[in-house]
Amino acid sequence: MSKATTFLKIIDSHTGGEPTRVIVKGCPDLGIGTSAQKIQTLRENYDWIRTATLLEPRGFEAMVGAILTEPHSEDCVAGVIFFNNSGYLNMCIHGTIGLAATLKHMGVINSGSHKIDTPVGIVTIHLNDDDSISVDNVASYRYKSEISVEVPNYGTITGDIAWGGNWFFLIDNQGPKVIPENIAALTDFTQAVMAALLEQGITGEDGGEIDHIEVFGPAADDHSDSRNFVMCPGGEFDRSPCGTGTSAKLASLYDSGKLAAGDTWRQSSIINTIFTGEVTPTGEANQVIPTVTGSAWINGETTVIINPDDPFAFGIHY
Ligand code: PYC
Repeated sequence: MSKATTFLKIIDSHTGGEPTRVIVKGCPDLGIGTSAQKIQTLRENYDWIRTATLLEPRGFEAMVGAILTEPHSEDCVAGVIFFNNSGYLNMCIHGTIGLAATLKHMGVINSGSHKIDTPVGIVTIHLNDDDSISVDNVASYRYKSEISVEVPNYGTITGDIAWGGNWFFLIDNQGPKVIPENIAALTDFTQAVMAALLEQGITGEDGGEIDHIEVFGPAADDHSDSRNFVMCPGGEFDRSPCGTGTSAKLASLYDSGKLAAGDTWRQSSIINTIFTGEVTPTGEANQVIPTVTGSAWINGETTVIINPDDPFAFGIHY
């Protein structure tokens, strides 16, 4: 990077409490490749964009970032790459809902349905009349059911492995109760499960790393069907119900015959924000296209100034 000061224009939003920071101007050209190729370019040459915008003193650990890119596919309105405090995400639905609200705020889209190019494939966003936003995710599926892992201090924990755009380990009613008072205990538990899966070589299909752990408990009230706690890579929990996690759950429910096409699943987060989900079977084995609906709120618009003389211009690296 040159010694010149860099200016990045950002629009902040939150989806169900989980922040999305979209960089809309000022990023270097990432070329014409696929989103997956662009991630590689970012990681190798421009990782300072991620650290400068998301790490302290400008950001904090729960924040997800997104870079608007030229779409690889002509029928897409935009391309996107998601990242967080520890690296690059395959997919992020709360972030896609935040991106849709951002594109609307910018006047790029107004209403209707639009395709977005993501690193895991093309998804469709729908701007609904009630101001909610739906995302038709990539095909999702339960890869394995009732897999047991030995977790130090917690014993045998059993869950499903499912793909919802990221790899998830889905745990029902084990570990600390899924209530806000247990956030610290749930953080320790889910991090221990993630480490045990890694150590015991338990992965998604083709060795895909399981980097999201989702624990489900009973609903807090009759506004939802269940409350979850989702641990993300980077050690922070999702304030939203996690759209890729909701997708993985929908796929798992469908595969076990507990959810049929047309049924609605209302997933609450640990802070009681809600995504609703439905599935459309693809016709291929146990795969479904999950549609996840939520709302995002624009809550900031600013310019990040990266002065290379600032000792923390590129974030604090603890
Ligand atoms: O909503 O898919 C999601 C997500 C992934 C990580 C944080 N949020």
